[in-house]
Amino acid sequence: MHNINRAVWVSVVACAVLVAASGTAKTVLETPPWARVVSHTYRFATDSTTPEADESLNAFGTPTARINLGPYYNGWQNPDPTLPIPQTSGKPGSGAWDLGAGPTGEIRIAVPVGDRALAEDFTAYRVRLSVTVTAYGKMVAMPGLEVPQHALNCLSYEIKHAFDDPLLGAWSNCVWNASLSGVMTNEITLVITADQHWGSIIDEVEIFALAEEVDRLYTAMGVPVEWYQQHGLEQEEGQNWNDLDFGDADDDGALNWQEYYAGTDPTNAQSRLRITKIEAASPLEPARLEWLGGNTGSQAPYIIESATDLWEPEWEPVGTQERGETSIHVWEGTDMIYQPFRVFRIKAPNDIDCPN
Ligand SMILES: [Ca+2]
Ligand SMILES: [Ca+2]
Repeated sequence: MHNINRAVWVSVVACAVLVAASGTAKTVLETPPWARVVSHTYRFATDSTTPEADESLNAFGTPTARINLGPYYNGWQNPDPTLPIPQTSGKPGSGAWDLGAGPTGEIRIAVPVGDRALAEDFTAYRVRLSVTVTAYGKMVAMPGLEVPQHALNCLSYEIKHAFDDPLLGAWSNCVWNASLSGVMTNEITLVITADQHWGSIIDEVEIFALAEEVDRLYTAMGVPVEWYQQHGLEQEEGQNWNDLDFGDADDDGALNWQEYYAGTDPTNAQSRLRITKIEAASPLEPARLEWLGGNTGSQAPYIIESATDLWEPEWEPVGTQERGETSIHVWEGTDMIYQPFRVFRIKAPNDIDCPN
């Protein structure tokens, strides 16, 4: 029997991240009640890298799609069942795209959503969005969804079984429901990104969108315009409020939008979200975290997440913490660590008002 008295039992790595999603989860519907204003379905029945939508309803114009292939791609998979590998071809009657790995492997779709953006009295759109991507689930992974330079506010995400493959595996429907704020153009760009490690195979894409013109309350990243005004930040000549999101007014490495989510001061370089202490007395004790944050912006509670590795971390929420009066925040876990290696992160969500 060894009796080793080790000073450090647990290696703990800390990182602080910001998430663009806010917490209000909505019930996912097969067809949203607001839909059928703009809707498109892509089945990818040909190997065209600029496919046309198979079904379209859109008074504002025609969407344009582009397929970009990443490392290890197999390209378009013909659905012809006489081919030797029909199992990768998706639903009968249409093909599927083996995009290879992201972020190079992607499907980029520009969707017209309105016709008011050039009008003199235009303010901004809020765009409701529902996207379903049918993807293969064996040896490859589910894709991601992004709208460049925009946060997916009020995001809910769900994976549902779509259909079994005749030979092996199964196809899943990845369903995103979200809203975009501060949309200043008549067209939005959706980017479906293949998984970075495993790649993704995409059989179908279904898009619903509804643009509503609203008072300009939020920027593209979901920051209240009023918050910028309170901190004396103004857009420069030729810019709009969205451009402020990606500035770093105090040069502390945290973008202005990130400071809003974090609750820190965008004009004070000392005020920046960071973990300052992380400790556990032994693997039989819970972890204790200290970090600097704030309550000057978003009021949504911080989310503490934990994982057992950093290569493909499966982050699990382990607690929440209300925004404090001072910048110092403390969270103490209740569960034992067990593993010899454990990582933690603090997520700072947005608190934007979601459409009903
Ligand atoms: Ca900053
Ligand atoms: Ca700051």
